Amino acid sequence: MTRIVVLTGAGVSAESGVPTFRDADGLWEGHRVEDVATPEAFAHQPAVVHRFYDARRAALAGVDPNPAHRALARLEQALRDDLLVVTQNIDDLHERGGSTRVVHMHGRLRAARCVSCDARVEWHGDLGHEPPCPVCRASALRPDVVWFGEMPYDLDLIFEALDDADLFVSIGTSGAVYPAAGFVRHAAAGGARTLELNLDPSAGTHHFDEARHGAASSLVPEWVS
Ligand code: BV8
Repeated sequence: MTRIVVLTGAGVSAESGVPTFRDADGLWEGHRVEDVATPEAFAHQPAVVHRFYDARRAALAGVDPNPAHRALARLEQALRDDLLVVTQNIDDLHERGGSTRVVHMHGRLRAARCVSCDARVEWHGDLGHEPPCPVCRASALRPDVVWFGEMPYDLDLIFEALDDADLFVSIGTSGAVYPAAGFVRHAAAGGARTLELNLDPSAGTHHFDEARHGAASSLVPEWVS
């Protein structure tokens, strides 16, 4: 059976109405994402960083999975453990589209982490009012997301899957952020074929055996069928 690793980025959720990072001007309230999504920003201006994530968490209630998410869930039903979806996205649209084998390498909007006891808890509301940690009661909850300069989650599991992969498919990512942007080279070195499905050629498009350009909501169902 073909073992497939799919990497997704903000482009897979764009047609659900979740803004991407770098398409428009990559700014939020005038801040560059790279300047807000950092431990330093959280240390110096926690209210601004909380507002950034609270707004995105609240917006999740108003968006739905699109045909690209649902096509990947259908592929998982056919391939089961031979498919792994690794997402850079922190939304829950893969899961709401029916995928169950999803690795959130940059964390999840609907989770919080306690910097005091390191508990990770599901969290659907705001964090800006600094609620107490449900485990240790300290008011030390942060968004459970991976900021620039922080170690992405589950890299061992991801690189193991890339080593075993026969096919690596990158969907809706600009290839601007590492280590995710290096996965195509890792997969190719392990003998996998590589395919890019993206609106525009990504920064790493020349590393792919094949690239198809267009909207994920049409490219992905077409590829899966
Ligand atoms: C790490 C957080 C060490 C949550 C994000 C100096 C100091 C420290 C580190 C570095 C440094 N210099 C470089 C680095 C590495 C750094 C990095 O890569 N920086 C970049 C800016 C150069 N990386 C890190 O810091 C990472 N950690 O390196 O630790 C290490 C190294 C190796 C091994 C182990 C440890 C941590 C990176 C994680 C940062 N957190 N998010 C949040 O707020 O969301 S990154 C952020 O960018 C999001 O997660 C996002 O997913 C990610 C990538 O963006 P994309 O998903 O690609 O989105 P983008 O808007 O860019 O592109 C959208 C694409 O979709 C476009 O191509 C567009 O054409 C396409 N598209 C649009 N619409 C559609 C579409 N495609 C199809 N259909 C459509 N309809």
